[in-house]
Amino acid sequence: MDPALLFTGVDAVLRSGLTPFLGLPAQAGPCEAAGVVLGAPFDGGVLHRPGARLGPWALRAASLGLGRLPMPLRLQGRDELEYPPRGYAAVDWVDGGNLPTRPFGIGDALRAVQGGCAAWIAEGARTLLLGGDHLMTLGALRAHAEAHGPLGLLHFDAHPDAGDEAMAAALWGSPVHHGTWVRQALQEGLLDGRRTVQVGLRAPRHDSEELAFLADAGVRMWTPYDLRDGRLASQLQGDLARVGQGPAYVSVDLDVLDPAFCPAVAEPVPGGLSVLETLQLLQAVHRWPAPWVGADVMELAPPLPGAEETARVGAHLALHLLA
Ligand SMILES: [Mn+2]
Repeated sequence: MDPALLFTGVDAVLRSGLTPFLGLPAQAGPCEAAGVVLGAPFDGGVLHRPGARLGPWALRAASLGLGRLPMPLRLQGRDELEYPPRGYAAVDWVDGGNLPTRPFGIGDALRAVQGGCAAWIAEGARTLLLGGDHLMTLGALRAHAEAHGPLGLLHFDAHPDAGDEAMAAALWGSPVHHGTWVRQALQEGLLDGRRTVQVGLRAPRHDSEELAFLADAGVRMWTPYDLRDGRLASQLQGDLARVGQGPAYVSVDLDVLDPAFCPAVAEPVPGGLSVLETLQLLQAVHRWPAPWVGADVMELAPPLPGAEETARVGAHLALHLLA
């Protein structure tokens, strides 16, 4: 084992008092690894309810003591597709700590995320980002698209996050914020629009242009009502499968879940998904021909009420992504 690895295992975590995600070996700098967990402690892109800059610490704390091998979704019956395991979760993964996003500059923070991810990607690592606000996903997408070309995106969110940059600049003084990164990524050519799928959309809109923009880009969009419509089941599975027909990224905004499960997010929206629904949808990534290259769990804001429950859900979703 690399002597740079500081510690690993439940016992070492308890003794050290440090909490790397899922007790993975902590690693201070880029090294050869199957994958790396990286915190992005920035929330300067949040419009109304900040706090996500503290998300990485809370997600790590919520993962304390969790087993790394998720329970299969089903132990009865013969539907093996319900949970096709790739092997022991997070084998050969490390926790690379937090990326040096400083709190006052969006451009600097995006460069820190992009550069930090790129350094690990160069070592052959997949990345799992712990947010941080959702704008930080743009930095990770820039790094992965640079390495892999245009990406498929499976995006769990109550919001389409495709706000117009001119509108953002006029209203907020910045062309990008946590509700614009999908449009930015499409315009920069980081995403393959025909392999981009959004699930859980339900937030009230300020205008209808955003959805038209996404539809024109070939993005498939699913509301909670659509997801629960049995007549659309095969269409849904087709969309989820198409994302993975090439290098793909999975982005989870915890506000995709109903506020009953995840209240401590910047923009909670009633009428969201349950934990079980979300876990079931996430299984699609394990049916892709190749593992996702990058993923993230974003928008947990620990200072807001319900943070511990929200973080616990986030840690479980991340674990099921790693499997
Ligand atoms: Mn979002």
